[in-house]
Amino acid sequence: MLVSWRWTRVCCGSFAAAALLLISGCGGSGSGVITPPPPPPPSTAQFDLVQVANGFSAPLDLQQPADSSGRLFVVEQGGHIQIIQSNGTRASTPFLDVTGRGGFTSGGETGLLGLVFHPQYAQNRRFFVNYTRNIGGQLQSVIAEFTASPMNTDFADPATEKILMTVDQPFANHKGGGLAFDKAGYLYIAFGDGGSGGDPQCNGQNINVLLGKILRIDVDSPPAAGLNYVIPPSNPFVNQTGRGEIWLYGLRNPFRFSFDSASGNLWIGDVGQALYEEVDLLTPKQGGANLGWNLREGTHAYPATTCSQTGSALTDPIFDYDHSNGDASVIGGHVYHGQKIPVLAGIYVFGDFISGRVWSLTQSGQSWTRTLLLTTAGNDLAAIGQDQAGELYVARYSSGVIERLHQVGQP
Ligand SMILES: [Ca+2]
Repeated sequence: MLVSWRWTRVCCGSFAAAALLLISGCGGSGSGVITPPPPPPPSTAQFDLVQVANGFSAPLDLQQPADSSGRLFVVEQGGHIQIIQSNGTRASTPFLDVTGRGGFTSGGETGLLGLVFHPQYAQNRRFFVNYTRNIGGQLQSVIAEFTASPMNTDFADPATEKILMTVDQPFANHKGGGLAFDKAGYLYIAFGDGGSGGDPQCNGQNINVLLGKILRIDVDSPPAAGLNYVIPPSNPFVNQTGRGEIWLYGLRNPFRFSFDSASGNLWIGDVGQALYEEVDLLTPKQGGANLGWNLREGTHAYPATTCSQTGSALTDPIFDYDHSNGDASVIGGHVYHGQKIPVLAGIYVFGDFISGRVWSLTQSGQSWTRTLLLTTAGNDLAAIGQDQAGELYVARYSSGVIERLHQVGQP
């Protein structure tokens, strides 16, 4: 599901048909604020994955609320959120089941694609998801809020749903999916360009639509007239041409993104078209940046573009990579702030769905160095999740396993 047409066509025949085309794809500038930046992990450090739980069906996101429960929540593409209890056992019933919501649809790059818990979840039990539905033949993305039961903390009634927004989708791929809160408490929503290949509708450069964007909304203030949320007045297109919800534009398929909990910087894995995958890094002051699609794929001109550039400047990724080693769909990860792997302190960890490779990315001067940490199976690495302690996990789409990133010799 992550990957899309390219994966289906190029990569793997029958296996691909059964799997997820999440990302689709195929392939700025900003600067970190960590001073001095940490060096790459030493070449003597060896990494592996420690299984936490297994038996999940197409897991593609992993989240943990700030509620001290120690539970990990696993998002399954088919419409369920499952719980791994703090002792490692899996709850016997789902936390949430959206398969009965009207028109819910999954498969390919559609389905239940993302989850985030409200920063004050321990007090308000609110959480947010991104899923797709088909209403009268129109495919839509839905951003919805649910509330966990006050009586049973392992259950959320689907009837508590409050839909924040729906966005019509022109094609079946490039749905984005990630959700995250920043330090100020605003909710960020990632939408892909709507699909097909090469962004034929030029949604990336169209600031009057929500596709090909990362949005920023306020879900805590009383809703604005006609909306189920509030547009922060500091958003870049408020009171001028363009949709007020937009924070960043010119994206292709930002399936996974995250905030560095220390710096507040935003890290995005934007899946490329056919040649280049990219990692974008933006400070909290870079709202309104144009990340380039479909004028640029990674740091390269996209020769097949038919779109006009919106705005005067393009922001290139800090890092891009080609498909020469079997890589083909970047999976955005997290800056590591855990305790168990000191050699990764302050370092961004990300991966690739198609190759199953997991890397660190470190800065030296103006250049970035990618270092291979480990390789999982191909067509399997759907998400890199983070717990409240800052430890990292992988959600393995095809094998249904949740594992923790581990350094050999460390706890
Ligand atoms: Ca870009």
